[in-house]
Amino acid sequence: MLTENQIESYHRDGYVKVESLFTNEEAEELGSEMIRVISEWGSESIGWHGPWRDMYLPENERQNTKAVFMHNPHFYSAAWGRVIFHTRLVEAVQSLVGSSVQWHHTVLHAKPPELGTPFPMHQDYPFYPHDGPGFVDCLVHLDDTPLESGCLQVVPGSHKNGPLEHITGSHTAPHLPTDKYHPDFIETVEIPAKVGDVIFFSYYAVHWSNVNRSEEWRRSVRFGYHTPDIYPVGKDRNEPYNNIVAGGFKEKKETNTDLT
Ligand SMILES: O=C(O)CCC(=O)C(=O)O
Repeated sequence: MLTENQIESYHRDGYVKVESLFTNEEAEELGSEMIRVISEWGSESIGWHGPWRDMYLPENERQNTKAVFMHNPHFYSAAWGRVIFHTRLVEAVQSLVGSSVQWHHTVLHAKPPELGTPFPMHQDYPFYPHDGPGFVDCLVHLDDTPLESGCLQVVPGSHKNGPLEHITGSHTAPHLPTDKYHPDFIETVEIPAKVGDVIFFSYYAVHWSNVNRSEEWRRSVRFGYHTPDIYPVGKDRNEPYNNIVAGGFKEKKETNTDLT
């Protein structure tokens, strides 16, 4: 489903943007279901906590940013359940990592207008570490997302370094140390996107995004899919790890003794 060039870019750069993967009608349905789920079940916060805020925001904005995150929207809306199996989405992931893929998560990300929260440089790996590279994050755009609304920015090729050490702890969301990784001195590629575009990126890819300073919402959704041969770090492989198979078939292997 993806072109050779797109697949090559993903493996070379750690990310690829696929335009119009969702139709306008699909994005509209998901966008309105997102608003409904968030307004009935969600709540606003300042976004990720942590000392990184001092290095990414002027003092008067540090505690005033706005964010709405919501995990598992399929607990509330069937449209969000169906999309886990969205044919073009799953086929794209299969083109990148192979025919068998398991769904891992869906999380709604909304950056409200004006001071929608930034995200510091980080990999997604420390949020859900698995024991292999076959983990693809998919950022589905439900609004046009130009640079000024805080589009995703990626350090090309950074996925090749594998997992990096992050600042972690109860005081902060995992992030890369700001003296070594900061947009002032690490070059990143801006990836503005339109409604329906999807950015696929390796969970090892270093990325960040800036404040939404526009007057429009910046709604997006992150899906995570992985190959069935990888398990959460530290998990006993003799225990079940039965994430939904969204594409292909999970073959039984000696090292993979999941029971139902
Ligand atoms: O939505 C964004 O701008 C960035 C989100 C992000 O960093 C992530 O999904 O890990």
